Formats: sequence, structure tokens, C-alpha cells
Amino acid sequence: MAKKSLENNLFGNLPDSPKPPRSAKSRGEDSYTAADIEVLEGLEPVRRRPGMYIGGTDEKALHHLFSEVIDNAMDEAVAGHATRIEVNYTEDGYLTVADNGRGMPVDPHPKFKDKSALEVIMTMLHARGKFDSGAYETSGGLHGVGVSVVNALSEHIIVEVARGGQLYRQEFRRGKPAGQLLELGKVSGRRGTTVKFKPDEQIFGKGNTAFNPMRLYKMARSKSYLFGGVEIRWHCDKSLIKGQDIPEEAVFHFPGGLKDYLEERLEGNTRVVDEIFAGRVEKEGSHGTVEWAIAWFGGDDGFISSYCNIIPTPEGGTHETGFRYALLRSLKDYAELAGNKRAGVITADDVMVQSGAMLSIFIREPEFQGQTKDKLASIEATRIVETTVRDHFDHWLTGHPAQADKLLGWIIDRAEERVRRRQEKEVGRKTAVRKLRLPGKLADCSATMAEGSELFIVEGDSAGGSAKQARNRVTQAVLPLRGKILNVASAGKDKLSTNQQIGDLVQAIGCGMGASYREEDLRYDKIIIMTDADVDGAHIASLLMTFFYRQMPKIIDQGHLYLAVPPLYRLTQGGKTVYARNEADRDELLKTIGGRGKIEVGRFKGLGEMMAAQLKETTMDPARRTLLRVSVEEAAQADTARSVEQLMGNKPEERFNFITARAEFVSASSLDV
Ligand code: TTJ
Repeated sequence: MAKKSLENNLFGNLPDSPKPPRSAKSRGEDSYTAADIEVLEGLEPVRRRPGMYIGGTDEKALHHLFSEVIDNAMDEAVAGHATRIEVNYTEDGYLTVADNGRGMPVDPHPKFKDKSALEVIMTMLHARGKFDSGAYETSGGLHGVGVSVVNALSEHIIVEVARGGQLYRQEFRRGKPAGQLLELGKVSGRRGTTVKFKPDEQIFGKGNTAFNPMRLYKMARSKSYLFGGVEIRWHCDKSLIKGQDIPEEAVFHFPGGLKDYLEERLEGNTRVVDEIFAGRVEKEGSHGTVEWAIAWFGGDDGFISSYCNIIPTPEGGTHETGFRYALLRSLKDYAELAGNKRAGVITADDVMVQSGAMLSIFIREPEFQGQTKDKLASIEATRIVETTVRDHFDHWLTGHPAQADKLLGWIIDRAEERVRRRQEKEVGRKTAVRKLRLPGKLADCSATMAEGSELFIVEGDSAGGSAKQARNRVTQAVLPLRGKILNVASAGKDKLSTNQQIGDLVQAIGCGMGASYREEDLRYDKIIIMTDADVDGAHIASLLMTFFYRQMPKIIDQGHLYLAVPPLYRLTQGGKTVYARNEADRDELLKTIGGRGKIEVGRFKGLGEMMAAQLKETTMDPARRTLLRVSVEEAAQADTARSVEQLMGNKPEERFNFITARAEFVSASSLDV
């Protein structure tokens, strides 16, 4: 390793490093070595196709470089090893980010003996630290591509590391080392990593490599409230600010995390209840950590800002779904407890529209979806957020009944207002003209409003017949589907639009599908899939769930989709009859009513076999039935191509178990309506 002087190092006024936190020690602080770095490939592909790595070469992509760098420093802070990050944008066109963490490892890499770990991290695509037992696996900034991408797309990068009492430096140009790792000299009481870089005009275009200071400022600031334990210091040379309303220097620190931030953001707004509902539940190693803050205020400018592993998710996703659902469920439960009968109308939207909310979660290996990867797709996030937030909101509501009642009343008022508006719009909706366009097989209900009306999708004509007799003609409609419906997971668009079953279904529901979905035209409040309690029934139900998930996800999101729960067994003793949903149910019942004479046990082969009165009593009558609400989570499961294939393929039993297992799960956490 070459020696060089300590003068002119980048650290300048970087503060001393924190004492290692205890949690870090107990995890074997700094036990990482070069051996923990995984190596894949060189950087040529990044320069050839930058869009593949940073989503383009426009201004947004340019600022992605900053995200990637600061996220690396944030990871070090979230892991408990850094307390301070400095951001410095200077006249020379370079952007510098520094932390007071452990410092990137500099020891020789075992596989590339002539290279340091630092060089491997900087020059190899996907080279990244594997944290012990994968505790909190880093966001890796650009959804995990790594800082080498920044290197590849920078004209010049200087990296300095203070580690083990030594200061090191290495420089790179357009992804390639511009010299070897230098040992600059001794430093004491100081650790950390500094990265100073200038984006490459060859990539972003001449004159397009200047950052937007306002954008940098906001990004840096937003990072700081995502982790209360970090202080971010901002500096931007005056000449670069050019009329933008931002300071040259600032310190961002929100020790109270999201709640502090929300407090500041909502300053001046009157709130429905003063207190912000906020919390943070930390899990060991960060995986599963959830932090949130929400406040309700009037006005139409409600918002939710969500994040996963400090990556913004402007399009929401699974974590937001869990959040909305938790708030809704808690409120409804509270209403029931408080004897408030008006809460039936409220939806998750009613709860959220006039609120300001922040949500941040940390999970291992998050998955993002969408063109710009702006939406969280990891299924487990829904459950993690739902259970955490629900628990706390239950406590919050019951612990502060006065404000809970106020909030509930306010949300209900708004929901009722929404219903009224919609009813007004609905008058005349089901005109004769529209009715003419309804499918012939549909036995529609006579009510003209969607509110309170139900559509039963029934398997087979014979079951359809029973259902038509068993229904309440005013509020319940029945649409029989014959045979297997199209497997939407494998069908192309053309097939989908010409398929008769799908066409009937879409017409009956009324609101179109895919891009032409119009919520206002939804003709029913509940869409209930009613299939036999057997393997084929489960198959059809899961195909239908897949269809809704793909083509009308809002229907599921807003809680309109349900599964009926028909019985499988009938137990008769004397003149009395009871029904059982499954074998376990049946055995339980046999035990409880046994010993009082002979019990006749019958098994239904299908819905069609049931008398209309039985079907009504067990499955359709709102007063006596059980419904399972389908959540996005289950629908997504049914949608997963792999599981559909797996489940629909040669193993019908497996699929059946899958569906029923899911259904059990839903019944525990959803409305029994
Ligand atoms: C890796 O394993 C050994 C201990 O340090 C870990 C690490 O990489 N820490 C780290 C990286 N701290 N800070 C960084 C970092 C900071 C900035 C500003 C930019 C980059 C690319 C990394």
C-alpha cells in the first residue's frame, strides 16, 4: 500500500465517531472483513445501459446517484454505527457525503488478492457487504444496485476511509481505479467514510450533471426523519443556490422520527384530535421494524408518505395496505365496543383521505414493483404493518375514549357524506338502457343503489338455480358461471376480452376492467364468490380471485370481494339440523351433540344439491352466514404465477388446502358479515 501525506483530506471538520453502541458490540462489531463481500461482475454494462440501473439518464436518475450514496451512509447509521452524516455540494460540481461510521473495509480481498475490499465494492457490480446473519440487509440505495453504479456513472470519485486509526484514500474515474489505495496517515478518535463524486457528462449529457440544490436539500432532510438517531448536516455553496429558498447550511435532526416531522409539516393545520397517533416498534436487527405517524385534519390535501428501508415508495404498496387496513379494523372494532352502530359505512379511504400520514418499515430483501420501482411488493409487509399498527391503535383508541369518539364521529360523518353523494349520483343509474346491456344469465336485484347490494358469483347452472331461489330479490343478484372460467394468469389480453364468462362478469359488475376501470360505476357493494366446498370449487374461486387481482384490484383494495362459506356436512338428529364447514367442524359438533340418539351425517356434493332454504340459511342470509373478506394479500397469493401453476396444475388437493388455509386465516382477521 502506498503512503501519502495526511494533508488536504476530505474529512475536514467531520465530527468524532460515536462510541460503538452496545447492540453493535453484541453483534460482534466490525467483524466484517473482505471475506464478507460478494462479487459479481464489472461495470461496463452499467455505462452501456445506465437506464437499467438508475431508471434513465434524466434529472431524476442523476439524483438517484445521491440517494445511493447517502443511503449507504444511512445504512451505517440505522445499523447503529454512525450518528452523523454530512452532505456538501460545492462549486466545483462535486457532491460529498460523509459519515462517522465504521468505515468501509480496506483489507485485501481474499478472492482478488491484489484488490482491497473498498476497491471491490467500488468497481464490482452487486458487490456488497453481507451483514451477519442478514440482520438489516441494506437498502443498497437504488433498490440494491450498490455504490459501484455511482462509480461507473461518475467522471471522478474520491473515497476516503478512516478506520483502525488510519486514513485511506482511493480515486476512480468512470468506474476504474485512478490509482491504488493510499494510506494517508494516522488519525485518532475518528472513523468514517467519505465519498466525493462528480457525475459524468458522457452519461448524463453536457451541462446536465448539475444537481438541483432544492432537490438535494429535500432528499437529505427526508432521510433524517426516517431515522431519529441520525443528524444530517447540510451545506451548499451559495453560488449554487441561485434564488432557491434553501439555506446554505442546515442541520436536520428529528429525534422523535416521523412524529416530529409530521408535527412540523402539519403546523398551522387544525386537527380533529390534537394528538398525533404515532409509534415505533423496533425488531432486533431491524427486520420487521415499523414506524408510523398519522394525524387527522380537515381539508382535501391528505397525504401519506411511505418508505421501505428508507427508500421512498410514492406509489405505496403492501405496507400501505396493511396500514390502511389496521386503522380501519381498529376503528370498527372500537365502534362496536363503544356501541356505535353507524361505523358500518366507513372504508379505509374514509379513514385516510383527510389525514396526513407517514409510514416507514424495514424488512429484509424488499421487493419493489412498477416501472419506476416506486411501489413495495413484498407480501409480508402487509401483515407486519397490520398487526403492529392495529395493536397500538386499539390501545390508543380505548385509552383515550374522548378523542377516539371524536375521531370516529368525524370519520363517520365524512363517510356518510360520501355515501349520500354517491346515492345522489346513483339515481337513474340502472336505467332501462343499462339493464338491457346486462348479461342474460344475471338475475339482478331490484334495488337501484350499489350501497347494500350483493352479487353472488355461482359455479354452475344448477347451483345458480338454487341461489336464485334462495336470494333476497331486493338486495341480492346471482350470476351463474358455467364450467371452468378462463385462467387469467395465462390468458392473453385478446382471449380475456372475448371470453364469455369474463364478459358476463364484467358487464354485471358494471365498472369495466384494467385501465378502463371506473369505480363510480360499480353496481354492487359486495361481490361474493360462492363455489362448492370442494377441490373444483377452490380452483374456480382462486381463478376468480386472480382475475379480480389482475383486472380490478381496487375491488379487493376497497374490501368489496368476499368468499361465501358453504357447509360441507349436514348433521341431523331428530328434527334438528346443524351444518359443518369442514371435517374438524363436523367432528366437533358430533362430540357436542353426541350421546343423545342417532345422528345422521350427510355430505353435500355441491351447492346445487342443497335445498334453496338450506342454502339461504347456511350461506346467503346476511343474518346467519359467514363471509370471508378477500384481502390483497390472499389475492396476490392466488395470483403468483408460480403458486397458480403449482396449485392449479396436477395437485388439486394442495391447492384446495391452500385456499382453505388462507380462508381460515382471513376469517380470523376480517369481518364476519
Ligand atoms: C461494511 O462492513 C464493514 C464495516 O462497514 C460497512 C460499510 O460499508 N460501512 C459504510 C459504508 N459506512 N459508510 C459507508 C458509506 C458511506 C458513504 C457516504 C458512501 C458509501 C458508498 C458508503
